[in-house]
Amino acid sequence: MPLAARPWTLAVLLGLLALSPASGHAGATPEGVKALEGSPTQSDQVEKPAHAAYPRPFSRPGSMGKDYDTWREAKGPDIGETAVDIRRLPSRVDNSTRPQFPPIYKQKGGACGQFTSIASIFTYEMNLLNGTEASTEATQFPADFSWNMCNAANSAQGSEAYHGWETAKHIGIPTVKTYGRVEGDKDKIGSWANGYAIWREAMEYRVAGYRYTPTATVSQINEARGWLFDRNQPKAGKESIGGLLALDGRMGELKKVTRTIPEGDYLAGEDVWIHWGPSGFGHGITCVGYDDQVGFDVNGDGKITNDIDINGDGKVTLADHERGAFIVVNSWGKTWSKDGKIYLLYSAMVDPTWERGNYLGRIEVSRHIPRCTLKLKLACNKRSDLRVTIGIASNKDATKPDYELAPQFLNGWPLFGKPKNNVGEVPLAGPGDESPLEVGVDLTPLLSKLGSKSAGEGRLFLSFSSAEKSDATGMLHACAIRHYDDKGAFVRESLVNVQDGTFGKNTLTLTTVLPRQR
Ligand SMILES: [Ca+2]
Ligand SMILES: [Ca+2]
Repeated sequence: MPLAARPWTLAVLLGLLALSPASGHAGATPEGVKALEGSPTQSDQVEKPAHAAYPRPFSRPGSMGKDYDTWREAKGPDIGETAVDIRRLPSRVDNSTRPQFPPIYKQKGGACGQFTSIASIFTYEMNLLNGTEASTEATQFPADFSWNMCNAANSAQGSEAYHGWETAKHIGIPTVKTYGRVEGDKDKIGSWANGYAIWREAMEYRVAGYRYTPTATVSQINEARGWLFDRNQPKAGKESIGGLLALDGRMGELKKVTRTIPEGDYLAGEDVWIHWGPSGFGHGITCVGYDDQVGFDVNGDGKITNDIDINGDGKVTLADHERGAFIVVNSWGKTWSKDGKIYLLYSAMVDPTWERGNYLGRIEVSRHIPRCTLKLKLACNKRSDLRVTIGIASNKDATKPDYELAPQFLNGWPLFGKPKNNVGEVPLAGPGDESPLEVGVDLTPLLSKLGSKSAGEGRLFLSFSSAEKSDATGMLHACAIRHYDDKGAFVRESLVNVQDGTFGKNTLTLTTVLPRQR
């Protein structure tokens, strides 16, 4: 089996983080539908409708606290907000046949979570948004740009889908064409993109929001089918194009749960998973559609039924269904299970021994045009301990900033938890590479905080140092402010003078007039 395992260390770590007290978010009231914290997925919840949920530890970063609404910036309706007639749903949907869906990949390392969340789902959604097709590298998005943000420079470390979606929220994702690869070989594990153009392009392609929902009841399955068909937002007279869903299956001993549909039955010869693997670790896979007619005689009574209690718990629920399946795309190559895809019985998801397999994730993507950015050429011998802050003031004579930003990736990704466990205790550029890295940081959100005070010249404040008690050192080689027009076209660059760029226990501070534009 390819390297698909997610080491328990990560799951345990994230679990602990999720249990730590929330900081700075108490009292906030998220708008819209309130997601339920780690809601149970017992199979007896027959009438339980679809709803958002935050199962621990894989549905959002624990560092953001329990009031972090992962859908807040999305424009589309939240789960359960649209009530639509399920009779509109066709019996089969397969979005992997659409031109917006990328090729089926074959992963090399432990990047499955990012093959699902970014290389597959993000690519598909971004092509739909842009009106393009995922047939070229210019319209595909890589798996390991985001994976290298969180894999601790360790090829065996897995990732959660949300690591990619948060990377897309905070930095964005560059195209495969500009980034240079979908997934690198072993020598690229932990390597960060070197080149301002890559970071500048990434800023344009973003995730607006993401959501998880349990899929343990018939009505919850119907909502997921609706998302796959038309996002539960039918448009009269127009073709409806559905979304995709992220899934985290258990992949040990797959032979025990993989069946081939027998001769004479619908889609004979196709493979179907009737349960999650009885052992093993999680594996990110992509749910691209469904087929309500696919079935398998799980209990061997000679018939395929949805109305017999086959698991012997005294009631008939989704867990007893032998007919109806999701269509799943894996990242184990185009010829795995004949065509890279497999069926997964709806009932297979209802497994109290594998909570992750009960949930489906989805995203909404967005485009963003940066107006002002920072271009940095920077080295640091231990990126987990690097600390960079960027401040702005509306007055060019100010002596301290009005607003400050600490970019996640230049501060050890505190969002993802204990920094060294995610970015790795390696040089900024990557393992064994102490050469400077050229990156870009979007200043647009910071500048927007100045609001109507934005006319005239302001002041920029930059600070480079190492974490408290760290002996990490670094060097700022070059720094520039870049401006773009409202179409994203380059306007001008202002160099920031760097006399002695060394920093470490001593903090390097720079301040300069910030040329501004309306
Ligand atoms: Ca049966
Ligand atoms: Ca039952």
